[in-house]
Amino acid sequence: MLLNHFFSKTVASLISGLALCFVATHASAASSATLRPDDFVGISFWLISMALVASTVFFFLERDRVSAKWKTSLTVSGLVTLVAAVHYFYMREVWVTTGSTPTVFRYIDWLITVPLLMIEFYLILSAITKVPVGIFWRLMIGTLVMLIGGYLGEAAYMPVLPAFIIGMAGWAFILYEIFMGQASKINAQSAPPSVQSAFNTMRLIVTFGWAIYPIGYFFGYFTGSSPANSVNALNIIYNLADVLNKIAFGLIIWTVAVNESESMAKKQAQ
Ligand SMILES: *C/C=C(C)/C=C/C=C(C)/C=C/C1=C(C)CCCC1(C)C
Repeated sequence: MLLNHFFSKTVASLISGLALCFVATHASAASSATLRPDDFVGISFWLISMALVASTVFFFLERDRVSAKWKTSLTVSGLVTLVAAVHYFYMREVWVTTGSTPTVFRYIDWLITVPLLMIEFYLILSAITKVPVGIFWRLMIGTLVMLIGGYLGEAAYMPVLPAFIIGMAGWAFILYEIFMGQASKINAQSAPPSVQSAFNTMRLIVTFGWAIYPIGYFFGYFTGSSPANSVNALNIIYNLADVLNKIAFGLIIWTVAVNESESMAKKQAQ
């Protein structure tokens, strides 16, 4: 038990240490580019990179506070912010040096982080009951359709409107699964109140938080008062959306993990 505890502490510190080193080398490599004080999109790239780094360390260290079955959820939250932090360094570099939209890096980031966020739904339900694997696959298929649709439009492989419609269909499929499909039924039938409330909040984030991305796409490609305005709007809207959907999403999971672990410990002490 003691050894186990020591081991998990060491691993957590090691992981966050490594994450930090990695992040530090990249941050200094990228520091050659100069950030102009009036470049608010560039400033948002910088701010969010740092917030993502801090969140990563936080989620990894907080694994120690929660019981075993919640640890994976926190690990996944930390991986989401770690992967995003590294992409933000590259995106920031592209933006600050060229002033253009870092579409490829953005979508590589989404391709990794969005499935990880979807897995969180599966994990928090699995922490309390047995969950059919079909839920996992349906959430993955929805994610792929949504992101491939978006990429085809943004990278100009397809006209932006039909690509947008394909992306919206993928997102609708995800919303169906978590509001009316099997995932939502399992939550309603088997989850304790704290998990249900986390599930509900996560679901609202996938509805309203995720809605910010198609809004960004809309302002980036459909309004077009001037190309410069569109590019600024697209990037700042996507960036703000990431704060909510990666950091706040992780914090919700952290809250339920801590609450559930503490109430379990209390029950056992009685
Ligand atoms: C951490 C990154 C996240 C949570 C990214 C989420 C991205 C979306 C929800 C994107 C949605 C889109 C549509 C619903 C329509 C087509 C255009 C997209 C890809 C921007």
